[in-house]
Parts: sequence; structure tokens; C-alpha cells
Amino acid sequence: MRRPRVLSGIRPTGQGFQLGNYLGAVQHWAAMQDDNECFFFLADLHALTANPQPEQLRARTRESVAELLAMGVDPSRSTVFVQSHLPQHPELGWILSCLTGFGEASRMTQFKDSQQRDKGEGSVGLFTYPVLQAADILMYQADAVPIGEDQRQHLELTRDLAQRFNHRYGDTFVLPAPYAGRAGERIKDLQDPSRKMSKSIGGNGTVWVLDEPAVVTKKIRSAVTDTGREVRATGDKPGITNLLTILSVVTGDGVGELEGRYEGRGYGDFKADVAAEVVELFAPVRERYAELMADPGHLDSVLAQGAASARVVADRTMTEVRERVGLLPPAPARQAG
Ligand code: AQP
Repeated sequence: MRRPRVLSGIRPTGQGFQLGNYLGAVQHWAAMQDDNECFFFLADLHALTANPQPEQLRARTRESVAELLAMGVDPSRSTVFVQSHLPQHPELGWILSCLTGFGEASRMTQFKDSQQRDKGEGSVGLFTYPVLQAADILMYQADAVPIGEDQRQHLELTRDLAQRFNHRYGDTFVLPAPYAGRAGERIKDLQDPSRKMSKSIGGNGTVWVLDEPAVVTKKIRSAVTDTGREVRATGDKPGITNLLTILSVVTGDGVGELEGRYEGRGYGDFKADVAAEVVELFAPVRERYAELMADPGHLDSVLAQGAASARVVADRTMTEVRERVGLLPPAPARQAG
């Protein structure tokens, strides 16, 4: 019996991966590699919606691969690749966009949010983003996709498009389900715990995976907390609740148990412990990252191998898709002479 196939991507945006990316996503990727056939990719085409500087995007994509491997993604057990190395993704994205209703795409909450943020001046790329995401998933016939709550609507669209395609052209795509494992916790910005920690926000509210230990300690010690001294996860204490969530996810101890441990001890001790745990968590990651970046040939071969493995599946899917929708296959090239 084949192992379930799982797919997930991450955008090489910002200046690195942040604590939330690790706790909410990548640590789960690392854990699912034994029981699943995993495809992990750097979503550089999706990153273009943020209009990055070309040199920065190129550098970030390489660094992101090294960061993923340093965080436990293992290319000998998983297929690790860069989205743009497979032009099949935008090709399938286009074909699926011809099956997507304008109103249907307009209803995506993330698009509506970005419309509000950009005052209606956002790009068409932001509008069609969920369709390319559907192509990423359907290309690999993924059984399951690890997603946060904010991506649930995009997965629904993916399933709808797969069903529509299968109905119109015949059974082609597997309908992906949300990955049944532990849901990733939402980690909040240390300076503004009303919003999530995010690569593109950065600043003192974001702990980068590769931050120096002294920087991590300073950011956590200066995290915005709430009035009072009680270390409790309550609605009126979003800052402390966030730090409790971080400590709980990192140590595996329950929030209730941690509340008991810090009873009557105030915020200082508590913050010092959270900082020490995060520093310890990322120490081996920083070390491994430095080793990987010192060996660019190895990173190149990981990506070449990943693209080759991904291409086998993508070519199989696209040969069938092109045939089913009625695209004329190219004639074989004639030998010269
Ligand atoms: N704060 C967070 N808490 C838990 N999980 C998080 N993720 C991101 N932030 C948190 C998870 O990380 C994965 C990476 O997703 P992405 O790079 O495609 O974009 P994102 O979700 O928008 O992440 P960022 O860091 O906030 O990036 P920017 O600033 O570029 O938008 C996803 O699985 C996500 O859930």
C-alpha cells in the first residue's frame, strides 16, 4: 500500500523564516516525512506577488532551501524543489483559471483582505494566487495538505476545481483533504499580539530562526506584555498568552501546567525561560545552516534532484491534462539532414 502523499509550500519572502513558520509549519513537515510521501517546495512564483527585488528573491530562495534542510526537512526522504523550476505549475494554473468563476475567485477572503489593504490597487497575481495554489496541489495528486485555518477556503476551491475538471473531462485529479495531523499553533507578533508573527512585518516583534542568541533573548524579554504579574493565558492577556503558547509548543508541556509552574513568580523569570528555550531550539539549526551554506554544490544537487523527481509526477499529470482538455501534442522534431 502506498503512503499518503502530502504537499506543502512556503514562500521565500522576508529576510528568513520566523518562529511562527517553524512552530506552525516546518516542524510538522519534518515530523511527517516517515509516514508520508512528502513534496515540499519553495513557492517563488507566489513570492512574486510581493514584488521583491530580483537579487533578493534569488538569494532568499537558495537560503530558504538551506534553512528548510537545517530545520529537519530531509531530501533523502522528501522531494524538495523550487516551484519555478517546474513551468508545469503556471501551465496548469492557467488551465484551472479557465474553470474558475470570476465571482468565485472574488470571494476568497485573503484576496478581499489584500484588496482592502491595497485600496483596490492590488495585482492580478494576488487575484489568481489561489488558482496557482490549486495547481501546485493537484499537480502532485496530493492526498493531504497541511494547512492553517486561513488556507481552508483555498483548499475548498482546490477541491471544487478538481471535481469540476474530473466531471467535465473524466477522472484525473485526486481530491486533497486537510492533513489530519496536529494543527499548527498561530504564533503572534511579540510587539503586537493582535496580529500573527510574519516574515514581511519583521522588526522586534519577529524572531528569525537564524537570529543570534542575544537578539532572540532581547526580543523576547522586550515582548509586549500586559499589566499585572500573573502568568496566565486569558483573553485580556494576549502577550502573555502568546509567550505561553510558544513555551508550550517548544517544550511540549501543557499551558495549564506552565501556568502552575510560574504561579507567583512574575514576568521576568518567565520571559527569561521562554528566551532560553527558543535559543536552545534554534542553536543546532543555526549551526547546520552555516554548514549547508558553505557547500553550495550540495544545495544545487538537492534542488536538481528534487526538480527531477517532481518533474516525473508533473509530466505524468500534464500529459493527461493536455490530452483531456484537447491540446494538440507537438509533432516530434524532425532530424536535420
Ligand atoms: N505566525 C505564525 N504562526 C504559525 N504558523 C505560521 N505560518 C506563518 N506565520 C505563522 C505558517 O508558515 C507557513 C509559511 O507560509 P508562507 O511563507 O507561504 O506565508 P505566510 O503564511 O503568509 O507566512 P508569513 O511568515 O506571514 O509570510 P509573509 O509575511 O510573506 O506573508 C504556512 O504554513 C503558515 O501557516
